[in-house]
Amino acid sequence: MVLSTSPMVVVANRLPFILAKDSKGQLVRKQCAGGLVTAVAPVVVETEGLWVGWSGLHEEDSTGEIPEADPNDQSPTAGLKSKQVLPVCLPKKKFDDYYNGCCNATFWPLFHSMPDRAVFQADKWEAYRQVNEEFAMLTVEAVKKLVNSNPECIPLVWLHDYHLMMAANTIRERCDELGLPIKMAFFLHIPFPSWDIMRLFPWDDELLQGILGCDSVGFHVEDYCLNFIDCCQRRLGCRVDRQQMLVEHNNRSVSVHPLPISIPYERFVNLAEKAPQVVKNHDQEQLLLGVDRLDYTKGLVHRIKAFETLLQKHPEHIEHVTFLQVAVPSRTDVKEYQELKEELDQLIGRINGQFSTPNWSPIRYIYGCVSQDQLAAFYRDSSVAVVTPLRDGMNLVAKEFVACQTGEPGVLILSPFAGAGTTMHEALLVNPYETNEFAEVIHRALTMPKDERELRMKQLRRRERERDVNFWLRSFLKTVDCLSDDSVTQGRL
Ligand code: GDG
Repeated sequence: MVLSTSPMVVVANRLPFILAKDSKGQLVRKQCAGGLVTAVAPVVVETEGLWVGWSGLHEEDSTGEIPEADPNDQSPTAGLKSKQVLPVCLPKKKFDDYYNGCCNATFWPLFHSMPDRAVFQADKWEAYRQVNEEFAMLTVEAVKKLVNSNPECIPLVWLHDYHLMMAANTIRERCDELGLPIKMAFFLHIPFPSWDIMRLFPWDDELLQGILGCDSVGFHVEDYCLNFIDCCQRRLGCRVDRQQMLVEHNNRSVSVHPLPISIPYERFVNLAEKAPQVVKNHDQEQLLLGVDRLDYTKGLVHRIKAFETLLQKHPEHIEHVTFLQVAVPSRTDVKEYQELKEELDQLIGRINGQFSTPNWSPIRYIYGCVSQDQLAAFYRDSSVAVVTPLRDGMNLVAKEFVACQTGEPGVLILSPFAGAGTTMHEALLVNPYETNEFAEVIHRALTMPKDERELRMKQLRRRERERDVNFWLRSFLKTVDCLSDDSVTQGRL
């Protein structure tokens, strides 16, 4: 257990569960078990902190009620009492303008350095600011609640991701007015782009000042930190120290930290040890695996074209290698995502039509979400995982794959444009835009001698075991001076 010396207020777009009605019309919690929730929810529970976020219901459908956890609930949020959850309730139109109109249509592509896909609309930006204001006011309520029940405490407010880059200054101003002490940190889960990209955003100065409202700002890797520092210096004229990673703003010093997120490693090892065998066509069949949300940043089309090139250039793999791609539906109401699905359907259909034999099809394609047990089985029984986003903050799939490699060692192919590409040195790195080279790297992975695979996988697994999600959490708490002595002695920090 990682302990924090301060009660933690997590502020994220979503609560750690969503609310939905069961078959009897009762409001129940539905789990969203991501790495963040697994790591952070226990700290909120332990420190008797609070979680502020959207419940999945709009103002029109919500009474503001939060049901208690089901008595059989085994998830990391089971200990989170309803009074520890503050749901943000907004009218559907406003939420849509903020979430789809600005977060997903502007920041998502821009921060992934795909500016041609980004749209800049003043009314959507205005909705974003207003919604951030709503999150901020509820966060102040959360801080008030904690300080009222323990006047000695200094709550630690932790804002998450690109949805909430404009909340910090309102929180700070209101807390100052009310005499409420706080520490405030921000963590971005996606890349932070270079100045050349950031300056395309018409309100970049406001956005940077929004983030600088925090005391501590975290990104996955050093490059993103340096991009942020560069933007603050060039756009706002801030004094910066790149060595110490500090930005001076409004007579305050904001510290910037590379904090590579990770996974609950042991949980994935346990899942892999129990998961059922994946059914193959024959014993010698090798599986190539891709697991992604269906998103244009993940490079699915480039990957499948590289696999097609592999079959053309190395026909010896025909009937011996199958590409298993899991694509989780994402943002399905957005046109661009619908078009991407169409393109993939056609591409996969064409390749399967061209190369299939009576007993084999080259691509097994799952458009949907599989269970975590099934996912662990895929990770364990695949010879090669192909994790080749065009751009990605970190990418947890790469880490989950190595954690689950408890049997015959496989090979990880990784894009240098994912945060994970900067630390997982024993992976085979490939530029996903270079199709011929990509196909050759897949061939190399499929034919790699066992001792080389073993050596690479052993190193990859050792690093991920040591630097798991608890290590990330401890590193974060250390940056804000909130790591309890017990956690230091328990962990490696
Ligand atoms: C953002 C950033 C950053 C996938 N398919 C299934 C399934 N998954 C789970 C995986 C993994 C998660 O989804 C995907 O995480 P990623 O990190 O790969 O990507 P994003 O969703 O884009 O996350 C990213 C991350 O935030 C954390 O900071 O690494 O860069 O973009 O955990 O296991 N889970 C199940 N069935 C599936 O079919 N159960």
